[in-house]
Amino acid sequence: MKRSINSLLMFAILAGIFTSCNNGKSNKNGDRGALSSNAAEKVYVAPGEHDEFYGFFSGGYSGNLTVYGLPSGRMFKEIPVFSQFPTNGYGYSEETKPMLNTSHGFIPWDDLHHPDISQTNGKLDGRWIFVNGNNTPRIARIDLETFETEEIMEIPNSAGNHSSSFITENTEYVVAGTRFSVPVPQEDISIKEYKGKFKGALSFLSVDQETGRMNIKFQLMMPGFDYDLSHPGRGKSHGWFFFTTYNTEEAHSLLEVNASQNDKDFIAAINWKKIEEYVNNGGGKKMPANYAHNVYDHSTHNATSTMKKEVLTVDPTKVPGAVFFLPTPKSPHGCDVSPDGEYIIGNGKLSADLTVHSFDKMINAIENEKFDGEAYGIPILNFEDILAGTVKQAGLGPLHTEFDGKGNAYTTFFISSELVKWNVETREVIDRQPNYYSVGHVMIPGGNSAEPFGKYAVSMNKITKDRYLPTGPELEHSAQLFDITGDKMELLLDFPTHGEPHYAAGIPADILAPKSKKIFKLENNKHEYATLTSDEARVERDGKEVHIYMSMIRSHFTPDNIEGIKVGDKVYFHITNHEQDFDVPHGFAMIGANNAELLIMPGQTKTLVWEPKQVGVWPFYCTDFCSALHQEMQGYIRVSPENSDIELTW
Ligand code: K7E
Ligand code: RUQ
Ligand code: CUA
Repeated sequence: MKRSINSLLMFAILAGIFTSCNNGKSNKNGDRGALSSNAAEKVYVAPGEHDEFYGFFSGGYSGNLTVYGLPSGRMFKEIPVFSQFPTNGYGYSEETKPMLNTSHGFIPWDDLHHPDISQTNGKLDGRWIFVNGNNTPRIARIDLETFETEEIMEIPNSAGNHSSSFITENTEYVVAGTRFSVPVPQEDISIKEYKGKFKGALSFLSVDQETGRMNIKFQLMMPGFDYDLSHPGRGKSHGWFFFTTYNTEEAHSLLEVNASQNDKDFIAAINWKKIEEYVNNGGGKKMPANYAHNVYDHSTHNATSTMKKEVLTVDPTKVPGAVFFLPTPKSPHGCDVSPDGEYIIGNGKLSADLTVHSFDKMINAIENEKFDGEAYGIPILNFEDILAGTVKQAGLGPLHTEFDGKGNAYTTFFISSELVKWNVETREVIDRQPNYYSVGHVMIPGGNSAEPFGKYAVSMNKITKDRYLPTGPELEHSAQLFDITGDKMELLLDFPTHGEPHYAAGIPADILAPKSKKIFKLENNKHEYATLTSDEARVERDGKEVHIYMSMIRSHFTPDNIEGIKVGDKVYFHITNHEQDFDVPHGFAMIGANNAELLIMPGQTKTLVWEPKQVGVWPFYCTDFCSALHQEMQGYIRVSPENSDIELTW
């Protein structure tokens, strides 16, 4: 135990040295001088021209996903997922509030780390993008036609859904993990009873290929380690999923009995096809569990939240041949699989080397039953038997690896703050480029699929320091774009990100763009409070509830002046946008309403609630500059005392 504390200390000291070393570099402006003269040309997208790739960047603690163009680094959009978003009213409108419902109540925040785009045969297909919520464990699905969050599934029996939301090669499953093992079911026990009592649930959510809807098919109840990251097998290893673990000591305090005393932790190799078969044949045990399943429907423009009551759990020791542990040095973080599915790379974050396991060797060892003991009944394979090789002294603190489809891998090193290119077969380092500063993930469009588009790599850095004009103590994080078409990587561009970017997913624009000019047809609007013609616009009172059925078109509201509202009423504005031209939203804001505006797209209906507290004549207006008469797009509500007998008129 003592020795391990020392090694942690040494690690911290090294970290310090390397950080200050990088600051030194930046002060000399070394990299800026080294930029090749055609870097500007390579990232220049002329006005009116389009970028070659979409980049979807996780917003980390913003809870959102941001959309950038590559190579320009221009930000196009922020897609709210696990947040209330004043810009368009997501999480504020009555229709979208249910999206943020959980078993803990309304939770309008989360920590979003990893986007992953749906695949067919291991290739990006651009149907959906999945993202994880780390804190109150959730997975969301965003539709890539509307760029809207369509579904959020809460994950029960787990905590810290970090090894998520990675998908299998035909989007059969999206997975969730548990970074903090917890008692299952939750119970009031001493934290010191961690060892052997806590569980690490790995969840496999099936995805309906037509609708994209998720369903927790089963939860594999693994030993109480910390499951950090994951990646699917592909090609020959399709049917397997790999999860890195740390704290295999099951220490309840990572400081006192620090978690790094084991020389090796594990990558858990899961044969999900075997478990699927077991479950389809009636295996597994149903367990009570409370979790929310929230779905947004584009025809009713409404989200619903359903509380689920049970989940199917599987004990890994009951399915022989389905789960194995691959010893992997030094608290592996990223777990990455090569495009051909042969190599499984464990990025031991407390090490200088990279461990490359061979899938073929793993299968061989399993077939010959060559095990090196077991943990909680799960066979441990022999390290030497499965090792393809190591990338030696590649850098310090490896985190994540992506591939270019030309036989090269690109690994980020957090401590030595660099991106290192190496040959997957020979494991020789080919090139290294400094990152400014302390890089986390790297992303190559398709770089975690069977078919990477190896033209650009984007590294996402944790520290910005002097890269941009200072903006007070709080700076945005930073991404850096590299041209990776040559032997040497070439830094092209820095751009700030929104929130903390952990991972990102990129896709060629021509796979998405043709589908993206989406208009909701008014005649398809099935919202129960829609006003499909302005003749239907009206106001109805039901006790203290008032429902205003309102329509909007350039540039007026119908109705616009309403009398007969009283203090203590609950007023629902159900507003339908009658425009049917692309990109003509209207906004709606009401003075004193305790929520945001609504941004209503053509053909959509949205609802805002207002509870007037004071008598008077109160205005509302359109917040989106829609025509030369935009400033005239307004109206008034007259609010009378609670006991007044003024009639409703409009
Ligand atoms: Cu390394 Cu959450 Cu993928 Cu951040 S994680 S960097
Ligand atoms: S108004 S264009 Cu306040 Cu000039 Cu906005
Ligand atoms: Cu409608 Cu401004």
